[in-house]
Amino acid sequence: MFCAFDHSMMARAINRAERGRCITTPNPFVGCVIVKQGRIIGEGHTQRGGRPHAEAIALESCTVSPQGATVYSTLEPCCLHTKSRGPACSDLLVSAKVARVISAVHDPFEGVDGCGHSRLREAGIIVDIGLMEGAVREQLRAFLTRVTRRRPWVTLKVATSFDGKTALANGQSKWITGADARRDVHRMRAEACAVLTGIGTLMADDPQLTVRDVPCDRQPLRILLDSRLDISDSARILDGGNLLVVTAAQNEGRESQLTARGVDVVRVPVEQIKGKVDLRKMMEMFAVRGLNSVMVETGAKLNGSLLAAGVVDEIVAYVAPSILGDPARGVFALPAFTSLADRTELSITDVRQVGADLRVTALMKEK
Ligand code: AOF
Ligand code: ZN
Repeated sequence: MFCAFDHSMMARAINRAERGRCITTPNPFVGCVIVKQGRIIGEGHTQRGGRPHAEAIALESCTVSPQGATVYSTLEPCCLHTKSRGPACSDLLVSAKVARVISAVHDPFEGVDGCGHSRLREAGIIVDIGLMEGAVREQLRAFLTRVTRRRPWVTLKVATSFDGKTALANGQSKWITGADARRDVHRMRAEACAVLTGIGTLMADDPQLTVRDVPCDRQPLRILLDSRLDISDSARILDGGNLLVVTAAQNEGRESQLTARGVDVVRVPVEQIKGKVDLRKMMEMFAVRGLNSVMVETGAKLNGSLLAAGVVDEIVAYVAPSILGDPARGVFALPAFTSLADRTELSITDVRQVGADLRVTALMKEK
């Protein structure tokens, strides 16, 4: 169904889509290429804030009439027409009288979910789905996770010594990994919709959780999980707004003090058994707020709880060439296992050296 030329055009659309990474959220970053008689006549990607969509930009950029053209789109063209957001891409393609639309992935978003493809077919346009689907699923994994699993894509970042320790027993941890690795972490933050930490880490390290060491024109939302609202008024994270505090506490006084400082405070139900914030519910709430991805930078307790709650997709570990010894602190606080069958298994997807350190990326293995 697809020839080598089709593959190269979809690859081009996938590349083009990258221009929208980080700036279209919660909308997915889509790429579109329009071809007529073997020549590219237009292309585009989703714009800042999610509109205009890739197809609308590509159609507008056409150097000749797109009538009879083939359109390569990384995502199913939408069928959502709203006054404020603009016309539906499938309608624009129908009006432009294109001959064929090739898309990589069906859009599971409930407002679309196949209706874009059907609208095109009803208008007599040939529609072929699934070209380079794997690559686009990977590219749009955060958006697709939010829409289909109703929680964000969650990446845990950890920085450890060669023997897997994050800090000395006395809490000293600055710095285990080198400057290059720390800059790489800022790049990761820049790509995330939000960066999450816990109150323990906040008290120990007083992090700002902003993107500083790399160019970035959009700061991710900063999220603090603070069950009892213990945050101190002098915490640096309180500067600069853009902070969501997730709590289980019903402390209206403290809540309104924080709100007065521009902080968004949200209460999440506690788990019946442990009496702690229900991490799954917290993630669902993030999805409802349109967060496609959350990067977690926190201590062993919350790391362990997130892992145990089954809400982690990926772990990125920066491993430094130094040994801290067994009394030093570990990465994941988990109950003692009695059987190796209880271990969490990962599959490594990438290994590279960053400065003097190693960066290992791994996905959680499906159980
Ligand atoms: C497309 N082309 O470039 C993108 C699409 O909020 P709206 O009205 O902009 O619609 C958002 C939905 O449209 C979004 O959740 C996703 O399903 C789809 N995004 N569709 O045809 C694009 N970015
Ligand atoms: Zn659209």
